[in-house]
Amino acid sequence: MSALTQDQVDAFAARMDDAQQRAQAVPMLTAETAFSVQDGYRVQRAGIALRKLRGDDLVGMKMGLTSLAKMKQMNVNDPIYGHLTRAMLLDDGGHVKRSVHVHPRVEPEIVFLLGRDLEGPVTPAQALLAVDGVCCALELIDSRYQDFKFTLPDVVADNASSSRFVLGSTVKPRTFDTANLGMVMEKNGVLAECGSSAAILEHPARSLAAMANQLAPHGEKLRAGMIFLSGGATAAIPLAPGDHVRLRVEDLGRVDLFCD
Ligand code: OOG
Ligand code: MG
Repeated sequence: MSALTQDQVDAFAARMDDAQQRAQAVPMLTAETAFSVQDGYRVQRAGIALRKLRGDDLVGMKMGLTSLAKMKQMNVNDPIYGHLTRAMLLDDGGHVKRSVHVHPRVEPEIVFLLGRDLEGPVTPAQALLAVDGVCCALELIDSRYQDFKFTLPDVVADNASSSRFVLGSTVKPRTFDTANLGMVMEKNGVLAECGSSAAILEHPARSLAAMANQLAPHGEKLRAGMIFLSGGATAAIPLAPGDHVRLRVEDLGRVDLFCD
């Protein structure tokens, strides 16, 4: 498999960007041309550059497929990362439109708010020293691929299915222990998924360190002020018009999302 040319990277990024803007699913890119995970990240970065050209900017990063539940649901076994932009950030209790999505799903997350730059290589303990606060979040993912099915390079090229995220309003300091927090996600008042933050690579701090360590070879780092989503602790649940999803996390309060 040879590396994608820059023209191929740009064309794939434009196709995924268009699919996202029109909420139209497309066939997997690898069905047309096989490419590596590394090239998937080239497509992802080119896609973020297109959003920046439209005036959007980077506010954070996320890891995905960091829990067994997520890996099993998506049939992909390696953690990946994606970029979070300002346009993806919703207010707590905010509303999203079903019509601007292909097939939205929601998942429960633990979030680190960075007070300092964080550059890999680091251990989880060192990574925590860059954290200023901890909160919970709901992430709305929306694969731009048909039937929400993809290979690892495809989902990387699609910015790890990122669409929107909403942060809880309870913020705890760095010293707050995230190792094993109960997490309960309800849809329309009924339990949908529950689990523990321990499902996230055994400790969400490991996801933060993995993020910094994956950026380092690119000469990139997490920056002070960034928001970091450590990955869904349970499987993601589908979202339909009229749905109200609430996440409650032990000692981190709750966060709500509504679908119109
Ligand atoms: C990929 C995105 C995964 C997570 O938290 O695991 C993700 C997907 O499931 O479509 O954001
Ligand atoms: Mg996620």
